[in-house]
Amino acid sequence: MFCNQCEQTAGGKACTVKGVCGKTPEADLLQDLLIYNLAGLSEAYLLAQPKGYDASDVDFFIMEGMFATLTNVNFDPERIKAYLEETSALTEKIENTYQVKSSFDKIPAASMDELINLAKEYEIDPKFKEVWGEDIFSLKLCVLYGLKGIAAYAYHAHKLGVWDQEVYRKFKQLLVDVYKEKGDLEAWVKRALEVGELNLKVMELLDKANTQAFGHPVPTKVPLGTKAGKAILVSGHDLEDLYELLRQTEGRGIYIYTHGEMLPAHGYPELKKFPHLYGNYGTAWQNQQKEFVNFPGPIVMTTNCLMPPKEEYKDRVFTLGPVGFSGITHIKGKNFSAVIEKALSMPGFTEDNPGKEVMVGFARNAVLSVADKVIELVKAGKIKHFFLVGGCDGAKPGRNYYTRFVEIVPQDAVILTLACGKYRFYDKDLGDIEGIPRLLDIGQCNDAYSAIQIALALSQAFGVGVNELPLSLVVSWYEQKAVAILLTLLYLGIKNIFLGPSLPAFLSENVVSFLAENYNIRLISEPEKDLSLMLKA
Ligand code: FSO
Ligand code: SF4
Repeated sequence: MFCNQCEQTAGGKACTVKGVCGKTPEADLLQDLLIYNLAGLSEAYLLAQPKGYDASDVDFFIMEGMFATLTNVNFDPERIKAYLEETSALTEKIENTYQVKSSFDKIPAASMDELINLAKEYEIDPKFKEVWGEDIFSLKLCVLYGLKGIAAYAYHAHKLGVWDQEVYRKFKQLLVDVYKEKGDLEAWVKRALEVGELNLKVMELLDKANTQAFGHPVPTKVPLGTKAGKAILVSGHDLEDLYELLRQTEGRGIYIYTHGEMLPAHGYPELKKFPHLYGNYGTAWQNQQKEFVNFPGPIVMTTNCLMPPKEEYKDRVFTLGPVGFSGITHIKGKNFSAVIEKALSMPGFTEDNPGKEVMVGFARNAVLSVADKVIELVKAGKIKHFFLVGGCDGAKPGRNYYTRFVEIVPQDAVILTLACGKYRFYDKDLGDIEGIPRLLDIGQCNDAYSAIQIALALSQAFGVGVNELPLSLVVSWYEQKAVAILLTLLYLGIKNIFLGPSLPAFLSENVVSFLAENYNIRLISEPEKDLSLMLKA
């Protein structure tokens, strides 16, 4: 196996024996074969399109299939095999109906062992460095991983009825190009930026889908303690899944707790209206094996980040959509009765255990509604700097950087945060500046769209470019959605990003130099040193 798509990759280079995330070589090989097969399906689709073919359900299937290959999503070879078989069947159907022929090899129906053997031929691994050159290999991986991130966001938006055929067309073309186009460096840099542009569009679609369905987030206090009663824990990013679960548990005497990236859900009016959406349990994804053990109810994983479940709680984990793990119950469709039965059969929390509270809900609408006040405070010198400290969390000790960084930020600065990286400091009381909280939680990783809108609004208000604003970006990355967001920031021409805790292993030396020269991206060092650089800039 060869996988270097996430930040925790083995030795900072690649997982080649077993995934640090727990992915087996078999699952990894099948995932790579699935991507190849999805690229074949994409090509057949693109060839049939001028003949009138248009099938948004197939686009949705492609998004879900790609999503299944992200870090910490699907570890189950049987489920990946099923995606593979459906991909082949869809390709054949398009080819026969529209008399087109994809140039990708056909992946035959075969046993698990045969498929795993076959997959070795289709893996994108370092052998291609000789064929493509090291830098093109690196940029192709950038494009592929960015596309995976886009697929996740497009999947959520599509479930809520929002998609764009042109976005899907470009997505499929870029996926085909990864396998079929050699191109030169310039062409691949251009493609990487196109991925960033496409991701911006998809994040906009998702923002529209979420706010249309659930309203604009409003500042909301979320309890971190627990309440006596039956309980269900929901993790991941999919708001629609949470909504369905809330609907189906209404009046059943069960409290719903969010976990990980589901925390910002509490700010959405159409979700918070359910009185049994109680609070948030646990912290960032990498602590789940410790924290899930003590949760006295079922746990629903709507998306990443799933870690291999421990025996102690394995029987009460349920997966949805693209998520999968051998031996874990997968819920097809929207029927949560198995989860509800499990919750009712378990003790739940036996007593109230009040804890701290945190604030969520500072997405673009809430922040921009106080924009005049913020601008006034900046002009009066009461707010001197903005920091966006966000991104994904992970298990490495180097990630303490982000906690320390937030601790030493000067009192006249406001910190915007998003995604699961905020768990490093989300419960710190940083006070306010004349009523504007100093710590504003914009939301999940996909709400980077909101952060971008806030930055653009500030740059308009002050009549300067985003790079000239007193705004510093301190970004932590972990998996492929972060790759897509980073490419979006580059597409927007945003410079001076401090990236950590390490640089992506899939970037070649030349690509790293290119990023440093053109975008002044740098690796985080010491919080004190970086902060003084940011304040001087
Ligand atoms: Fe985190 Fe996981 Fe949201 Fe990621 S829970 S790490 S970038 O899946 O998507 O921030
Ligand atoms: Fe390794 Fe990350 Fe790939 Fe898992 S997803 S196999 S940890 S590089």
